[in-house]
Amino acid sequence: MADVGIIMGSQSDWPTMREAANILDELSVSYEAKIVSAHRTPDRLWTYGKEAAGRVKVIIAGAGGAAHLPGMVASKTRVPVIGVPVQTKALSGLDSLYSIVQMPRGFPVATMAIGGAANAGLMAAQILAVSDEDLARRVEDWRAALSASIPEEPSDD
Ligand code: RP5
Repeated sequence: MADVGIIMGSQSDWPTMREAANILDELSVSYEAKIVSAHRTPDRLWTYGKEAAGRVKVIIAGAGGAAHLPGMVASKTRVPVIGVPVQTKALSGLDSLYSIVQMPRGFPVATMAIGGAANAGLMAAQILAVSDEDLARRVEDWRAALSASIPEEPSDD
């Protein structure tokens, strides 16, 4: 069992979704990454949703365009789903955002910004940190390091 399941609609989503994986690597959180398309592999989606609770603790689901993957997987599992709208060429990702964010009452998806996979990784880690003190410390250290890296004054370089 991995802590986080990263799922995406297509191989073409991986450059975006890899940012979530990178954050989880930095925080030593285990994950699995799978291509699960709501439209092209609906049976795979159904099975993943059905088995998710025995497999992962949090799901990060990214898709673009008619981005039904996060919402559909949320409808099949009680495992919390964090949605990542992947940026598209035609509509810049607004289509992805609107497809993911407007879930009906009862089946929430915690939707990140367009292309916000890094924050999805952090959100997953913060959810897991509620019941994992070591991870909570790693998240706090990560945030402190980010804050420390921000200069007080702008530079011309
Ligand atoms: C969606 O369609 C995927 O999530 C992807 O963002 C988009 C385009 O997929 P490809 O045509 O690049 O495979 O299902």
